[in-house]
Formats: sequence, C-alpha cells, structure tokens
Amino acid sequence: MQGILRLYAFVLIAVLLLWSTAGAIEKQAYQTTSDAIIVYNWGDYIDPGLISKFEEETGIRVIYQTFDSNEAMLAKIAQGGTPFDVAVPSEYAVSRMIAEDLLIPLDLKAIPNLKNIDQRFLNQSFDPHNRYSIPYFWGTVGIVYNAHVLGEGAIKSWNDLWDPTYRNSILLVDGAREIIGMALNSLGYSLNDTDEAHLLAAKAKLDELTPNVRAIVGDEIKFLLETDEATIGVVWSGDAAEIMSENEAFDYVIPEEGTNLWFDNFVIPKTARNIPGAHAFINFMLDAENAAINTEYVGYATPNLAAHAYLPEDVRDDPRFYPDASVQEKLEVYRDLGKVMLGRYNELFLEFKMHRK
Ligand code: N2P
Repeated sequence: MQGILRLYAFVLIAVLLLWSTAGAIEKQAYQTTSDAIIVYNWGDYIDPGLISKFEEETGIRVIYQTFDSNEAMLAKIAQGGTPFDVAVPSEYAVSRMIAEDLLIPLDLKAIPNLKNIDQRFLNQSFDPHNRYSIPYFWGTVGIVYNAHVLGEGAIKSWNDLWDPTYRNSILLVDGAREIIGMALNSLGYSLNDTDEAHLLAAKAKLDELTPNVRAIVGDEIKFLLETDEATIGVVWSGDAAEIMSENEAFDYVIPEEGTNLWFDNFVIPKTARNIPGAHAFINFMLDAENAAINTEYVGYATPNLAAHAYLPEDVRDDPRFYPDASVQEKLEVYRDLGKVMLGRYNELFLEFKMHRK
C-alpha cells in the first residue's frame, strides 16, 4: 500500500512539475511582447497579406492563432495560458466575456477608423456604446447546396435536410449553438430556447438526421464542398460565398424557418500585454481600403460602410450575403444563455456527435 501511495505521489509531482514548466516556457515565449501582438481569430478569417502590411507599417510583429468555435475560444481565454492581445468573439460570446470579466474597456480615441463602421452595427444590445467590442464581420448560418446535382431551388428550409434521398450528403459546421440552433429552428422553436423538453426534442431530431450526415467538420468544409465531396453544407454565409466563387454549381439559402444572424467583433482580453498594439491593429483593420481587401478575401459581409466604395457592386448588393432589414427581422441573434445553459448545449451537441459513431 505504502508503495502504491509513493508511486501516486511521484506521478503527481512529476505531472505538476511538467505542467508548471510548460506554463513557464509558454510565458517566456511571449515575454517580448512590446514589439508584438498575439491575435486570436477564427480560422480563414483574414487576408494574410494584411498581417504583413500591418507588420511593415507599424513594426509590430503579429503572432496569429486560430479557433473554430466560440466555445473553444471562450475556454482558452478563460483558462488564461496565452496572453492574447486581440480576440474575435461573436456577440453572445462578447456578453459572456464581459460577464466573466475577461475584457478590458477599449480606448475609442485610439480607434479613429471607427467612423467607417455603419451606425446600425454600433451600440448593439450585447455591448451598448461599444465599450468592449468593435464590429468585424457579420452574417448568417444557412445551407449551401449543389444546385446542378439537386436541382435549382431544391432546398429552401431546414426541414428539407431530413429528406431520405440526401443520405450521407450533408456536412455540418462543428459548432454547438449553430447545430442545436438549426434543430430548434426546424421544430419551430427559438434558437435561444432553454426549455429542457425542447432541447431534448432538438437532440432527438438531430439524431434522426444522422443517416444524412456525412461529417461534422471545421474550416475544411469549404474545400470538401468545392471539390464535390458532398452536395450539401450547413455553413456560415461567408464560407458559402467562398465555396460559390470556387464552384459555381453551389447556391446559398437562408432557411425559411429562420436562422441565426451573427456579428463577430474585435475585443481586447484582460490577458493583453500590448494594449497600444492591440488598438493599432483594430484601427488598421477598420481602415476602409484594408477592410475592403479583407472582405474580398474572406467573403463575409463587412459592417464597414466606407469600405463599400472599394467593393464590386455584385459583392455588396447580393441579398444572400447582405440580407436586407426585412429578412434580418425574421432572424435571431444568439443570446448569452449563461454558463450553465451553454454547457447544456455543448453536452447535447457532443452526445449527437457520439451517437454518429
Ligand atoms: C470563418 C468563421 C466565421 C465565423 N471561418 C462565424 N462566426
């Protein structure tokens, strides 16, 4: 027994030592941050040319890391290991980060290019007066489908996805709010629903979709659809725009039952070591020409009104990607449902993913 206890103690000490050394190494690697910033953004969500341009113009080096869901980003920032200077949460994640005291208030005087942002994207309910966040891109969650194979207009609603003829045809984006939200909407419920019976019904409905689901994937969803590996994808609007520019067989639809309207935003986490650098980066990205270059590259809708002058008309006038106010009214923005309910969504989504195996 003594021997076993000693072994346990030894393993515990070894693990603790490894853990603290890894932490120290990580911290040391980021010690020289007065000439650098660490940016934490969604994958495929910036023109890399702009990072080099920022580095050349300011002499500030950009250390760039990516995530593929708000949930993954929230967990990493809350854990605090990496001293991120800039992050890009969606609106409900901004609320969560404010509630958890993870953000610093912005110095709006250091972001004069804020004037370029369309007023209607400012001062939103998740962050009145833009105390903590500045709009980056916005869009919807919807369905991109191969109209050449399935037929023009073949898909109009979430419920169309359950058609048994689409066996093994659908790729889903790997996000808990997105996919549970889709199932809730398909049942006529709000994608902010917190009623346990409705959530269980949504999970059961998702399980019924399983035979049609080919895979649940991250940013590779674009490549897989562009190269005809699947005929249907549940994606964010800008990813659809990118797929459609590479493969003209695809079309994008905002499902008729309604869907999510989202807003992604720059924030400065409390972990920041280079606060002036973080402001300089945000201001640089808000410059009209830079925002236009970025918009053309990533394919998402920009809230930067001044950038519109530099964008081709067909980009900024496409109602699939810039839905007008009447369409937007029918869509829902994710609300921050609190830590416990977000955990419940994550749990149900995980169960759905396991059920597939
Ligand atoms: C881009 C991610 C889009 C973010 N790959 C949707 N909020």
